[in-house]
Amino acid sequence: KKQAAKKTIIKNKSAEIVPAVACTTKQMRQAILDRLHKSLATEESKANNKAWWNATCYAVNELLFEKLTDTQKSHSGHDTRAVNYLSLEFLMGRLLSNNLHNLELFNVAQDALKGLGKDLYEICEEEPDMALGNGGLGRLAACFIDSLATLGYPAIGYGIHYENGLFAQSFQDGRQIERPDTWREYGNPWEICRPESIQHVPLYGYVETVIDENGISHKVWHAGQKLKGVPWDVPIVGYGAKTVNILRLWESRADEAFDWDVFNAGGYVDAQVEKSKAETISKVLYPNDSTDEGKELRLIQQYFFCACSVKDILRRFRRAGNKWPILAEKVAIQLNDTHPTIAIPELMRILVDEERLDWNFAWSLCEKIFSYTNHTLLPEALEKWSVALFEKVLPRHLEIIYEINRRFLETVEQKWPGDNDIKAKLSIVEEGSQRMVRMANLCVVTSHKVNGVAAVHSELVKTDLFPEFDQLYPTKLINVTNGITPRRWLKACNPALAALYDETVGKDWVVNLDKLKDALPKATDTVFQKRFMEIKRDNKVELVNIIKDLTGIEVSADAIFDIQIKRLHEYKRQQLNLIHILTLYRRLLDNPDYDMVPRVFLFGAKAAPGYHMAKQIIYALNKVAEKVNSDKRIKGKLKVVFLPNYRVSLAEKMFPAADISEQISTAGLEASGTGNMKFALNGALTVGTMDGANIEMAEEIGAEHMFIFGLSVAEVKELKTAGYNPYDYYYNNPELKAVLDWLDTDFFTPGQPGALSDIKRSLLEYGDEYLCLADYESYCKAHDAIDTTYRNKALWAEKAIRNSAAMGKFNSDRSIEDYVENVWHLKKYPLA
Ligand code: F58
Repeated sequence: KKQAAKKTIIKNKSAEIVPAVACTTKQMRQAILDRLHKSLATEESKANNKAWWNATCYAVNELLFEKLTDTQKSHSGHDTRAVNYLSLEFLMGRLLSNNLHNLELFNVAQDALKGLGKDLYEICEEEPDMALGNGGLGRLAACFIDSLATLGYPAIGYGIHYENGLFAQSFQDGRQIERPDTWREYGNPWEICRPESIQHVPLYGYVETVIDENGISHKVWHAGQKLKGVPWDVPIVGYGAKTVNILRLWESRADEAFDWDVFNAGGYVDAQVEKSKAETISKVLYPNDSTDEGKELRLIQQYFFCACSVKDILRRFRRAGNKWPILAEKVAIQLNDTHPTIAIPELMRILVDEERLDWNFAWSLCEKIFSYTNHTLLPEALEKWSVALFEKVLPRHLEIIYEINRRFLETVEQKWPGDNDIKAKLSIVEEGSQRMVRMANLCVVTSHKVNGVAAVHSELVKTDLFPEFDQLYPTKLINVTNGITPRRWLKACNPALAALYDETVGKDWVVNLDKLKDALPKATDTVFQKRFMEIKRDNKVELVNIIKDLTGIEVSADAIFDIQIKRLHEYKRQQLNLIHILTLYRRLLDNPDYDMVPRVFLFGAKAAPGYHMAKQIIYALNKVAEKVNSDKRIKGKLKVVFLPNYRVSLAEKMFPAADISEQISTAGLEASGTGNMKFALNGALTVGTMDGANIEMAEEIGAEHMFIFGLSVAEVKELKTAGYNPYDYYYNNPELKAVLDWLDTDFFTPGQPGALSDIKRSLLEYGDEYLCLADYESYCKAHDAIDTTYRNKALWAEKAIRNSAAMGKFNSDRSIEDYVENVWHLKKYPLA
């Protein structure tokens, strides 16, 4: 039903749109048919939806490839300065709908397919997600490359061409099961292989000191193994198609040239084994969220992609005929977290060992080229690699890191003469039983700018994480608040609301999200409220059907849709949400007439496969869901749904249907959050702590239009210093005690008492590190306030509109402009 609604709205508008790329419905129809016949060798009567999807993608490619070559020509013609965004993760999701929207051809394609008896929305569902990321960090990279292209900046995203993206999740008796994600099994129409740009990457081996003909010594690294990096380019279309940049993803293969000797020595089988080992490097995305495993393969992945990318950057620089002194004028490299840090010693190695530049000169270039984004304060997530591992895999890089550190510690000595404690704290190499390389320290020492991702986070980076670095380099640590692309997160995922905004504030909100503010006066207009909330209801009905399809659970669109979607982590506190659900359930069982607005609690989350407690929380939520959903006594007032396999394409259906957005991390621990922004933009109200970007959202929206609860960053610190005891809360709050004790019974897991006790233990015996019990009461009160407010339809509608219309600041275009102004200093080169 909803899909029909989408179609009507768009059909009415289609006549007004002038596409960025000239293509009539008739031409599009013909292009799709041509691709079906000439590229896929099939015909209308035989083609399934997958074939139609492929044909449509190929038809779109025909239009955007031309823009891609034009952009590349223009960039090399102007020898532009570009930013190279190095990231182990790009969580792209699906591209067909996004590319059509950015080419302003969505309606054209919709009409063209309709003429062929096909529905574009259905066709889009055929596309597997490009799930090359874990969560926020990877999705941020995807939003940023969309914004860079939209704004017309020369930029390349560099990453890994994982054969398997983030695992696919299903549930078996409530427990998470992981399966490989085979997104490319049948090919990917969006990528172009570029064998002409292959790179070779050395590994292992030893370092030799060589004296040259002038008597000067230098280092030569003799590799023990070599990999081949094959680049796959994914075109990134900016909105309006004035720029098509690329995302270049490296695939690892065996370097046949290197293995030639083995072949010749009759080692055919050995060589095949080497080959498959080489191919494992880009096989799989590491599914750790926040903690790192410290595996050799992961270090090699990082080095492999950094080495390929740095060589590729230098190849383009040389091809333009440039000389080293202007390298930093042409090249900016952004490190998305510490994962690509190894690019720093790699660039030093090439400049010093291969190009034989003077160390100081090479270093001065690196300092200008690199900048680093920090995404977390969690100590377990700050990457460290053992010196021993480095020595084995990257012996020359270790020497270079030692030399960088030696020189850096001289600066520290100048600033704090004789202070060995500070030296030990700041040193890139951590001493101890296992000597470790601290990647974040290497990043901070090298980079000219280091940014946090929301105001409060960046402040904590200065005061708590790197206070001495901040004293040493007073202008280095800055803030760039995260943002989201309004193309995907409003225009494409919520076409009805997008159309309402088109009509109310004009169409350019898509590139200037501040325009949404013009709708604020309408927040109290009953006609506008009605339309806004009708759209919300339609979106909820659509989600009701998806829930039924995926889980068989029936929920009502009249209930409050209360959603928490994000990676599963104790600091994000899905367990706090759980104990509040239990509280409501208990109230209902105690009093079947308990007066509450019906509520559906929705979850979507993947747990790192090795993270026991996270998996227990998933299990508990699923078990509670089973019980609650089948309990007739509560008359459907409470439903709990955990949707399996949360991913970008599912998120696109959940954000538009949310009434409540759960952003409930312990204050100080969520660096920014970006889901919070997607919810609010789509008209959900936030129940949240004063953490990450929630704080800036409250400034924009007005805290009175959100449900803020819990301890502040300062109060968290105070409580922890004073000595936090979760039992104080347990014994003082009978409702809390009752729900926690409930977890020890077999009520939710018949015949298996104690199956959920782990959660109780983590909240009591193990000390409740994330202060769930301290925030419980205030969280429950915030939920009571939600219930009261929701009963006042006009007030709720007003708040929903205010939330959405106040999101201008959180456009990723604004984040990119901040980076350009304060870090990258780029110029725009949009096509005419
Ligand atoms: C996230 N980090 C932050 N890390 O948690 C979130 O607050 C922020 O909004 C977002 O970055 C964007 O800045 C995050 O997603 C990871 O997924 C890493 C993956 C690799 C291992 C370490 C965590």
